[in-house]
Amino acid sequence: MNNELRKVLLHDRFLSLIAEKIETGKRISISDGLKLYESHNLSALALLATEKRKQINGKFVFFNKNFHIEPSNICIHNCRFCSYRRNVNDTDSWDYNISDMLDICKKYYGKDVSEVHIVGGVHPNRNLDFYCDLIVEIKKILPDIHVKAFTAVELDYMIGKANLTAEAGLLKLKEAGLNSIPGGGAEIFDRKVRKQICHQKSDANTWLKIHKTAHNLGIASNASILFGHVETYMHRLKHLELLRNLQDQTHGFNAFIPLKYKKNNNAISETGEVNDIEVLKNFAVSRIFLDNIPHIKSYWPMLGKNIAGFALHFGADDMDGTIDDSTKIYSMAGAEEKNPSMQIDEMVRFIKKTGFIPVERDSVYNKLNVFE
Ligand code: V47
Ligand code: SF4
Repeated sequence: MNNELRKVLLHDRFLSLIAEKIETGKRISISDGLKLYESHNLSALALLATEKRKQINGKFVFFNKNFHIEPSNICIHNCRFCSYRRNVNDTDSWDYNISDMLDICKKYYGKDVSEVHIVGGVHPNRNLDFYCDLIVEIKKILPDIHVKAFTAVELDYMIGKANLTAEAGLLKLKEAGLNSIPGGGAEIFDRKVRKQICHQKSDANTWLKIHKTAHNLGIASNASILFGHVETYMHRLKHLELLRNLQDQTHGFNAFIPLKYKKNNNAISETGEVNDIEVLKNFAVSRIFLDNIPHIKSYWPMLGKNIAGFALHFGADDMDGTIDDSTKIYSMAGAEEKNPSMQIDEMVRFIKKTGFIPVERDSVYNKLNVFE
């Protein structure tokens, strides 16, 4: 334990016990997690989470060069927190065909990008073949690009519609060139909360089964939580526990992304948003609890650069990517960054200013460039 941490914890038996668990590599329990959430000692939470992140990631903060494609905002579901989905006939819906999406990719031909992140609504008229063709065509234009695509909820729909098992559907996508799966669609796993905020959506078991099947096929994935709406601390901890248990079995999750609920233009706006202290606490508890998921992502387009930087001192070690102003999902919900884009030198300067070592990574966290 470092001296700074020792001093802060001197008079708090519970926090000293957590420090000892971290130091000796013991897991924290759900009741430990609950006490951490209820603690007002923010500096201790920062130091404890930093101790854990140091064990796993040293002083490195990772990022990559990426862009997003959001194929459509037309969606069969109607999640109450979603500011983005539209019906087919809405004037502000969009619906790209393959050629539209290839036009986006052509802008990156010969440019230095390593990943495309593809997430959209669950479109009623698209199917597995459409998405397989999309990936095949993208790789003809950008042969070296890593395709991280489709939340488990989108996958559940397209694979179900094709009458395939999760395994057969994912294998087909893998053969088409799918490299990994993003973390969305998890929200809060609790059945009652799901009923309140996204009652039509694939349930927790389905989400977990798709990720488990992907991991068993060698397809890595991320996981997320949508927090700060109607859920309690216990709901968050049970969510983390399900992820920790699955990761023990498969080791297939690369990163965990805490997504703060943003309240603009959706059906539960009156819930309001949690404050920044709550966001930072959630990073710290996630880092300490999820001792087996290597990376915690500070998703700056959603959090805004300021809080994303603070989160690096509360256990986060990954800034996602440069984005190139290619995502609308979060700005439609009121996210701080209206046109998210960071050049490499800005990202490197930003991370250095927080006191960490910037590392450009590939999508599976191999170090490509360390900016010492
Ligand atoms: O599941 C929707 C969230 C997620 C709102 O894997 C909202 O690297 C806040 O998959 N307020 C999709 N969040 C995003 C996603 C993702 C994002 C960043 C990185 C990665 C990764 C994956 O967006 C949804 C939902 O939880 N979301 N509406 C809202 N109003
Ligand atoms: Fe559809 Fe996703 Fe929005 Fe839910 S969060 S309504 S599944 S686009």
